[in-house]
Amino acid sequence: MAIPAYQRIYADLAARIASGELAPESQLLAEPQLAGQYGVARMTVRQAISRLVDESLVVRVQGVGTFVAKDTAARRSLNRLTSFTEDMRSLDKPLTTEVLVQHVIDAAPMVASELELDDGARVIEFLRLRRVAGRPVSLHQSYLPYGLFPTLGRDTLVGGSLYRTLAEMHNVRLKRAEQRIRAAAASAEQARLLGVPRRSPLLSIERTTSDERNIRIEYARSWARPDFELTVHLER
Ligand code: 16G
Repeated sequence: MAIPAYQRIYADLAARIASGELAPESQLLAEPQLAGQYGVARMTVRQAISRLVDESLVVRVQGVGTFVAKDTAARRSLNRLTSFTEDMRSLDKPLTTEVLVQHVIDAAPMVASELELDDGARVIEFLRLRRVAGRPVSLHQSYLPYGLFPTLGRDTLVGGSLYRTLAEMHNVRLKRAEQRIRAAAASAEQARLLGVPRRSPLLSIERTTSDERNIRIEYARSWARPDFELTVHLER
């Protein structure tokens, strides 16, 4: 499926903001220049920027220009729906992703219920080991409705990122998620993959994510090593 040009431009600008290449409060090039750079019509650039405005990544100042929002890193860590790839990038942590499992299976009852699918529906399961600077830090298990993404079971994930693959290859706009966090004891397999003793405490996160039409897209669980520390910036 072809990805609309505005969406590619949106994704490129959002990634450059997330990486800090476009710094907070810096001014974006004017629309005609951006249009020239990307080789598209000005209207297309305007559409991409509108989406960045909707997501509060940039602000338009009438008659002056468009600016990267202040302190996006701080907001990102509070309540923005970000991918693990984006989180690691904004913390400058070098991430690699190994796909351990990628196949189509019958949904277990809990998975079907989280994805609002009928019993026995097919789902794509992923199990990925994420490493930072070469050290295993967390395991990510994801389930997505096969009916929505018939090729995802075979796709090579763009940069190891599920969210990027969904955006760039399947035109999905994720919108909101419910997340639950608790501690869990490492199973034998988790302990082996993460390189910790069996029964070690792990940080376990569960997330059910929907798109802008409120369709459930992903049910995921992750388990992070107890020494994997993430700093969250809070403000009031
Ligand atoms: C988060 C999510 C996972 C999602 C991933 C996307 C949990 C438990 N995990 O880690 O649902 O697949 O982000 O990140 O919240 P990615 O684009 O780097 O694959």
